[in-house]
This record gives sequence, C-alpha cells and structure tokens, in this order.
Amino acid sequence: MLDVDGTLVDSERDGHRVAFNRAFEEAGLDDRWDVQLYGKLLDVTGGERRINAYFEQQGMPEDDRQELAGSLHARKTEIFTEMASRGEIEPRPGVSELLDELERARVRLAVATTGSRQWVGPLLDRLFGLERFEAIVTSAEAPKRKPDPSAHELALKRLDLPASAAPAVEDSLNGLRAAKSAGLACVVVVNDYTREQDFEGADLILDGFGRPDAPAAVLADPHRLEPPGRLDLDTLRRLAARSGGCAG
Ligand code: XBP
Ligand code: MG
Repeated sequence: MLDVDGTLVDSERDGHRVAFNRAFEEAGLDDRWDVQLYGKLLDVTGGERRINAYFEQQGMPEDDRQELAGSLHARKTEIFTEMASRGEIEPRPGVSELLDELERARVRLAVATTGSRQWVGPLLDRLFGLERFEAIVTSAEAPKRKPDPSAHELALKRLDLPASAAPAVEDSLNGLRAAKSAGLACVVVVNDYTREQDFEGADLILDGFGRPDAPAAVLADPHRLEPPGRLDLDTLRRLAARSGGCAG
C-alpha cells in the first residue's frame, strides 16, 4: 500500500509548494511559502486544508478563507497537473526499481493518498503506468485526510485483503498514523521534510529506497528485518509474514 507525495515522488518542495506560490501570485496575493515555512505547513494534510489553515493563522475570517482556499486550490491543482505533465515531478531514487521488482513478482499494488485525483492519476500513469495499481484511493474517494485511516481502509477493501497482508510505505508521521490506525504494518522512508519526525511505532525506518550505488541507511529496525541497503520485496514479504499475512 503506497503513499504518493514524499514517498513515490519528490513532490512537495519543488512541486506542490511552487504551484501554491504561483496560484497566490496569479491571484494578486503577496503571500509566498518558502521552503522552511512549507515544512511546517505540511503538518496539515490536503492542499485546500493547508491553505485554509495558513489563512486562519493570518487571522482571516472563516467565510473569506473558505472561499479563497477553494479557488486558490483549484488553480494550484491545474498548475501542479501541468508541472507533472511536463515531467517536472520525478520518482524518488530507487522507487522505479522497487516497483519493477514487485511487478515481476506479481505483487498487488494499491495507492492511498490524500492528494487530489486530478493530478494523481496522470502523474502515476506518466511515471509508472496506471495498470500497475489495482486500487488508487485519493481525496476524492476518502475525503477525510491522513492521519485518518479511511484512504488505507478503502484501498484494502478494494483489494479485498486483510490489513495484515498489505504493508504500507509512507514518508511522514501523518501517513504512519493513518496506516497504523488502519491496522497495517508500515515502513517509513524519510525525506528532508520528515526525517526529524518521531516515528514511534514504525516497523522499519529508512533514509531512502536505496540503490546499488547509493544504499539506504537503516534508521530503525525493531523487527531485525535487516534490509540489504534498499527496500526490497524480500524485506516487505518478511514484514508481512510477521503481521500474519503475505505481501502480494
Ligand atoms: C500529501 C498531502 C497533499 C499534497 C498536496 O499527504 O497532504 O495534500 O501536499 O496535494 P500524503 P493536494 O502524502 O500523506 O498523502 O493539493 O492535491 O491536496
Ligand atoms: Mg506522504
């Protein structure tokens, strides 16, 4: 069960953040989210909720900010979708190799994201091919954003699998909490925005997916899975076996 933003793709700092800022600029607003501020704003999942929370911090009345967040987010979604279609959003290193390995072993894959359907489908299709994913749950199908478990629960339902059979891969504390609340084992692959978070309860924490020339460092391995410098099928299978299920 795979997360998208920050996990399969490096999409936040140079993707969503840039798109939010362009939408602000087009709307004639002076607000700009720098790299550091955006890291704090990521605590609020979902782009529209994030804009709303930001303007709430600025003291904007609720009615005004609801309307503004809706229109800014609609434009931000168009801008981000265009960026993705131009190839500006890339997979994290090692992700394509992992997905290829899982596909060769006929492991069933699902996506559980709080991102918007408008860009999630085209982006996954362009980078990996949509046919790889048996279920794709976005905020359109699961409007309660992570850490709510509904995206993971719905994806499990669509796969018709018990939680024990489908380890999750996430990059953030909100993602870990969502996966755990749905009963899934969870591997966290941190990135620059999330590496300082407290991933209490994670089943494995890596600093990347790992590649032969750039192995991933293991940051926590409570079950002694001892991955071989990368997140691989064998490690995911052993994690699923621990939970009483089977990966794939
Ligand atoms: C990702 C998000 C998303 C993106 C923006 O969380 O919170 O909102 O930041 O996408 P996760 P939208 O990786 O835990 O799913 O603007 O389309 O909401
Ligand atoms: Mg994420």
